[in-house]
Amino acid sequence: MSDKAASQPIQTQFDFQERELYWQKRWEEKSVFEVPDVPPKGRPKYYVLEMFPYPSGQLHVGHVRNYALGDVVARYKRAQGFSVLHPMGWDAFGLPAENAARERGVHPGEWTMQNIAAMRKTLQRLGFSLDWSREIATCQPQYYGKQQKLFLDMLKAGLVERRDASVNWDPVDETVLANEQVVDGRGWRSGALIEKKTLSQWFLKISDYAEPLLEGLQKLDRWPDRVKIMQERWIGRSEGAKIRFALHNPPKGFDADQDSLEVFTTRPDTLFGMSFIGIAADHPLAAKLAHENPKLAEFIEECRRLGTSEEALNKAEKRGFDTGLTVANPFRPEQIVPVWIANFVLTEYGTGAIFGCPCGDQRDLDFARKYGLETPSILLPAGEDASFQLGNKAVTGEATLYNSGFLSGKNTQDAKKAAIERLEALGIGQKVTNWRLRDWGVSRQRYWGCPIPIIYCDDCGAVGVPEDQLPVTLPTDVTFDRPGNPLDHHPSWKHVSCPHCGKAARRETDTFDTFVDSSWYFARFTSPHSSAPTELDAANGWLAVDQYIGGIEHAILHLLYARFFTRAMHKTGHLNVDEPFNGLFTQGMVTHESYRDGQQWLYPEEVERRGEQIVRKDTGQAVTVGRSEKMSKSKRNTVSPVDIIEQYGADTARWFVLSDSPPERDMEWTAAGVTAAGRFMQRLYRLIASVAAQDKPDATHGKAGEDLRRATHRTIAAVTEALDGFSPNVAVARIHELTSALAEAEKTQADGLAAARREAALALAMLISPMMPHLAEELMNLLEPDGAMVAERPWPKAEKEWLAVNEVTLAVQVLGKLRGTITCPPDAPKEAVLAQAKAEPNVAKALEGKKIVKEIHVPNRIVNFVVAPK
Ligand code: ANZ
Ligand code: ZN
Repeated sequence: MSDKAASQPIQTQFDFQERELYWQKRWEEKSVFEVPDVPPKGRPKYYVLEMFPYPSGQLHVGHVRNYALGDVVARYKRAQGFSVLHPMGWDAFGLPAENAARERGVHPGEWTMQNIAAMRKTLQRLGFSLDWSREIATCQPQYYGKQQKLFLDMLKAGLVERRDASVNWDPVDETVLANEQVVDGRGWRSGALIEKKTLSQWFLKISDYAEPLLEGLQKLDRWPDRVKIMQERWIGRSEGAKIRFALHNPPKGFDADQDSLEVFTTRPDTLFGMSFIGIAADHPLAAKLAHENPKLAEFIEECRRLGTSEEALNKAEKRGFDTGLTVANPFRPEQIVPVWIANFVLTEYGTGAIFGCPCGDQRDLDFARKYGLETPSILLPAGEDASFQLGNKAVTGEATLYNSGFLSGKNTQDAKKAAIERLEALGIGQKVTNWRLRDWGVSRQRYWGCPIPIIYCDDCGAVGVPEDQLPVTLPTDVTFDRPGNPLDHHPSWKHVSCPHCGKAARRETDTFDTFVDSSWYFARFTSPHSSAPTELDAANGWLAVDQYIGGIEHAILHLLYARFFTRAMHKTGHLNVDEPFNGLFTQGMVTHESYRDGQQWLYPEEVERRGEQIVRKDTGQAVTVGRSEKMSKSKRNTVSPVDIIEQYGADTARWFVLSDSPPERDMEWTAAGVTAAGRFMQRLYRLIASVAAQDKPDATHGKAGEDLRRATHRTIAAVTEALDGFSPNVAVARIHELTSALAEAEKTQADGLAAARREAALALAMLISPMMPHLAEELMNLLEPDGAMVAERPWPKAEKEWLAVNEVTLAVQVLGKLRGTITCPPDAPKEAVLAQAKAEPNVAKALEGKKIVKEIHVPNRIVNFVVAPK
């Protein structure tokens, strides 16, 4: 082993600012991350996609984590020989751009494109292996024009409907709000009291696909269970019955049959326990009664103001209003029960009416107790006898029917069947399957969205825009100086002639819900420049996405809409698959502690640690430190990726977000963590630089060399396994270990180590590459200045012979008590092991003066000596 190396100057600092840009340029020059529209033959394809960002202006660290994770997958799969599609784009339509326009007078398009430019720059600075030739922004006519074509095809295929729908109308913003945007009856932005308004809206018939969307979940074995469960609940299949109740002694103006009401129930077995009927505030019967009854009308108004979302209703206090109407129990006609308006009954579920059975349903019980309605007991919980008393808890577990006529003595399952048979025989009910999933209303009264390609003609009705007139582009000369939709105010845009008859007609001025834009972008990425929405050979070649990565907040709507769109695109000939995403990974959030000085929140860069305290940099005052939680602007507990990259470089930021915790969990962003990652980067650089500066080695010999080789190959195997299992944090930990082993070997300078060191160094350069791709190139360049780039090299293979376990550690006990450990080759012969065990000094001491009565040997694990006094 030559010592020349020691005297050679070695560079000790990785100049990341300069070198990261250098390697990015090299990748770009060679277009290493670009792939053709049709996946090349002879290599397996792999499509990795992260949820594309909304261009809000700045990338946040949550994005960095998301895209760093995706990049690990993309780079790793490329090295493994896959042809990898890894594109990026922008979910560029949406309300914030319009708000910016109203508040700052900047055009939404300009605002959006500026934000995109800034965020693209940050993404590029992070060195992600993206195919930028495929970049799309949903606000560009090249994209949304194709979406209009998809919509028209869906219209022809019967997947679209125009319907009146009751909406939450914000009279100040002059717009429709989603249920979630109505808070305590007021608009979330304007604070205005929300009105119910009936508007004609476009709906996509996702409910036609309720069953396939539910069934399809079963095949998604690389999706998190909790996401599948959430989707299952959202689709909400319920088996039950519809039962019609005729009005008993209908009051004047009402007809027993015409004004009959229908309920949906999953528990027809509990009819004997019914004590009231509950109808929604928006039920037609309620509306009819309201004409005559101002008090009731007022109650209905109040209910509406409370918000109509399911969540709001579940939380709200139970409220009711006795309508004075009554019905008879079909199984016991002498029992007459009142009809109440109840605020917990949803208009849009089932039939908007229920029969209330207090003993079997908690909401019904709470309601009955509050209004003094009867609470007949008909369900005997398992293990109870007839002395059972119904308390404040409804019986929802296993039970036997009693006080229930022909159903008494039956369990729930059998009673349901018998009840449905009876209802069907009576001709007043039938078995039904009910779905929670509603059709998807896609009309929005907004400017910054994809125009819905429809023209209204007084004679011809709603007519699709002819294909040769697509795209219907947004006019740019709009103003935001008054509320409402600028498309509606525009002097000329909406005035067109009817494509059928040529008469003066009007354009639809609503635009699509932006969830439509993100429902098919993954397909567009496969042929982003095509004049059609997709090219079949490209789309079918690349889809489904093999690995999709994003936040759990999209577990329901986005993923469900994308699954629906894929099916709809299949039906209309734009795709050949039904499921868009074979694998789904939902990463955790990035959290940070918060700092507060009195009422004032402080940004992390405004404070510093002094001894045990966190103080304001400007005043030196100690601040209150809050727990680490989701970063938010309001608490100023955010860090800017741009600043981080400036200070530490891209690789450090990437390494840190990947190293700290399992990616599905939340991770805490700390200054100390980033610094440690930066230090590791420099340490590794110095170490490899030192190895590279040494003479070309001869063959490895001796134990130290063999140990290092073993460590290298085990690390290759472990990192490979970790990355296959989506655990970059485990990969990082293993890389740390090998780095330490190499540093040790570098220090000892023992004979026969040089080749093993070089091998370890080369392996490290490859193994870090999915996480720290720039440093990887730099290290490889030190080791093999004339060799290929890491980005073009195959993933290292662990050699079997170095993976074998060469020693095992056994515990040695005397009378079951641990006395020492011994190390020997695996599966060593029993005699040898026992001899070695007895020779272990501590064990030998424990055996002194004793007689061994039994020797127990569990191979490779334990030796136990049972002894007795001599
Ligand atoms: C009588 C009954 C007795 C019920 C009993 C439950 C327990 P899922 O499983 O979600 O489908 N329901 C029906 N329509 C409703 C609406 N529009 N708003 C609020 N609640 C409604 O739930 C079905 C059950 O929820 C139905 O079965 C009905 O109450 C109630 F011991 O009918 B049940
Ligand atoms: Zn016409």
